[in-house]
Amino acid sequence: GRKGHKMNWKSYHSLSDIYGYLDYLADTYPSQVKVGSVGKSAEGRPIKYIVISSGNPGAKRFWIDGGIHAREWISPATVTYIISELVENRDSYKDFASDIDFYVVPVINPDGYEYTRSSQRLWRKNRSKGNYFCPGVDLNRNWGYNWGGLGTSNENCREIYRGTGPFSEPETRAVSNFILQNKDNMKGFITFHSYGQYILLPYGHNYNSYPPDFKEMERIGRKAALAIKSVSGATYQVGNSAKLLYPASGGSDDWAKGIAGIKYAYTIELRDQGTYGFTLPAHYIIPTAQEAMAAVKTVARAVQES
Ligand code: ING
Ligand code: ZN
Repeated sequence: GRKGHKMNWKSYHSLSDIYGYLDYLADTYPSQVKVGSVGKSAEGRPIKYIVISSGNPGAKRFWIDGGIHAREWISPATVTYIISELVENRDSYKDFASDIDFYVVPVINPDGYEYTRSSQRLWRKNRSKGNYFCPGVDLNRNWGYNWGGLGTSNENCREIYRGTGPFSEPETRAVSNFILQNKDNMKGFITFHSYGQYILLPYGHNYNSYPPDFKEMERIGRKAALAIKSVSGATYQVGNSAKLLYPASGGSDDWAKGIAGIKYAYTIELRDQGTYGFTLPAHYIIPTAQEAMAAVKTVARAVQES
């Protein structure tokens, strides 16, 4: 395109458009960003990341990811929008841009994402070939913190199939190793899902496990929900994920908090509240992404002060 990339946030884009955008940013802003791959998916696609640097050697780090579940298209669309804001509209984020390095993976599950575009719109899992009739593992049940507990299944054909062991999948293995390699000073973690409009707090693996600083995490979560409300009027509920939704073990936010030790770790369920669900029309991308950006800003300020 005229701009050197194809992203417009008016439609949902292919993996190649998304990766093309990351490469465009690396070419256009070489001193600010670094693009690479954390590893490969089950079908051999790269899982690309972008690091958006503050230029400050003592900076805090903030993790953002999307697309762990294939059908939740608003998630990669939102995360690429957040990337575009942080890189191409950097001047609007002066209050924290020079204090935080952002580590961002817009599509953790590239095989699943492409499969929902070509074959089966509502596919959730990855595309690993453990079982011929029922391929795929739920990548948000495969992380190594209370793996195999409540809200998971050992049956291949279930949507919440947990895999054969913690980090049995190349996607969760690659992403978690990358986080561990970069966890020094990492204070923020947001993983974007859809749908329902929730800001979810760990721990999700049962009804009665809370981190010692849960109250502080909740305080910032509530601030983020208020910021969202003032941007778009949308209501996002805030609370523990087991209580607010259902218990689920082996999720990435539990691991981020409990193992990687990242203080402000959240799962955000984007729009909507069920009218369209996973098939949210594309004209909602920009309003949804703008409210998500408000949440990122709120958590960024907490990270900055941490
Ligand atoms: N929801 C999340 C899921 O993986 C969740 C909800 C997040 C539960 C974090 C527990 C911990 O089921 C969607 N929409 O995938
Ligand atoms: Zn999800």
